[in-house]
Amino acid sequence: MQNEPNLLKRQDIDALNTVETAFRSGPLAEALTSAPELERRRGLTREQFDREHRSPQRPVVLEGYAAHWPSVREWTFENLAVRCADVPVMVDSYTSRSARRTTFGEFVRLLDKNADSGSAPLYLQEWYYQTIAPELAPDMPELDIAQYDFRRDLYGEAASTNHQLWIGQRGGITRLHQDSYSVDVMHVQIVGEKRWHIMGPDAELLAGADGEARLEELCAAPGTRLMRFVLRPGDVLYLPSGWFHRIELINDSIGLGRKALDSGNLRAHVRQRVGELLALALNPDELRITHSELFDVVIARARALADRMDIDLSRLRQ
Ligand SMILES: O=C(O)CCC(=O)C(=O)O
Repeated sequence: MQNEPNLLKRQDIDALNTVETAFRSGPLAEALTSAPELERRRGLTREQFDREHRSPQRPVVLEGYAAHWPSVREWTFENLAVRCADVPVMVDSYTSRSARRTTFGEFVRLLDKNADSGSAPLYLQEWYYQTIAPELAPDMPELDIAQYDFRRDLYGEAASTNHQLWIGQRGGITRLHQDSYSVDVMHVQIVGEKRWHIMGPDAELLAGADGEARLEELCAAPGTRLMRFVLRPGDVLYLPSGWFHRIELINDSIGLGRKALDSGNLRAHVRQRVGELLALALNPDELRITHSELFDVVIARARALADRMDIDLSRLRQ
């Protein structure tokens, strides 16, 4: 098994816990209190966005860019629960011990019960609603600034719109990660508020000879580029490929992850996709160890893609 030295990139449970703990106390938690806010801009045109953010790979929050979306104006947990009452979902899929299947209607009922009981917050993460509740899609129209998404050319129109909803309860957390497949993150906040902490693609957390994570070095390194910000309803985040991000739900929240592939990242994208599929096919036992928390999520992603591309998984060749 290859050992990834950068703890921020590892997906085994020990590394995930080390990084998550560092966000709660110690040098990294202290650095976060004075980390700069990410730039926020209002009224940017698509041309300005391309020139001033996408070309130079500069992250930004586009304030109120999606404020006119029907989902931003109308969605509540209650009305979604009525519309998607019987739709099957997997809750807490990012935490293998608590992942469970239920329906969307039941999930919203559980949120109420859970809030009263003081239990760990529930989070429906990376929900590929388009395969199972496509009627929601018109409430989240295409972003003009995401037109560059090369996945359309690569996979066809249907599979390119591989969007994910993130629906969870106050206090919920998505641990620090980089997005797979070299895609840019575009995240639209629909309901509630989320706090984001981000680090640049070159951020590196190594363990010393004593096995302890060198957090002071991470905080001091110029490549870390630690920043924070809050995303509010109607805001759209642009985070170029490779940026690390960690999210905390300030209150009950619904957000849309709308990923976009820059054609400059095409080779890396294909390499990662093919590499992942080969690993799943040829080396699943090792993958279960190295990706203990996310193995089922990786399978769910591959199934959603196959479904959108109309691929029959029972056949090797058409
Ligand atoms: O909102 C979250 O909890 C995570 C979102 C995320 O990681 C993404 O959109 O890439």
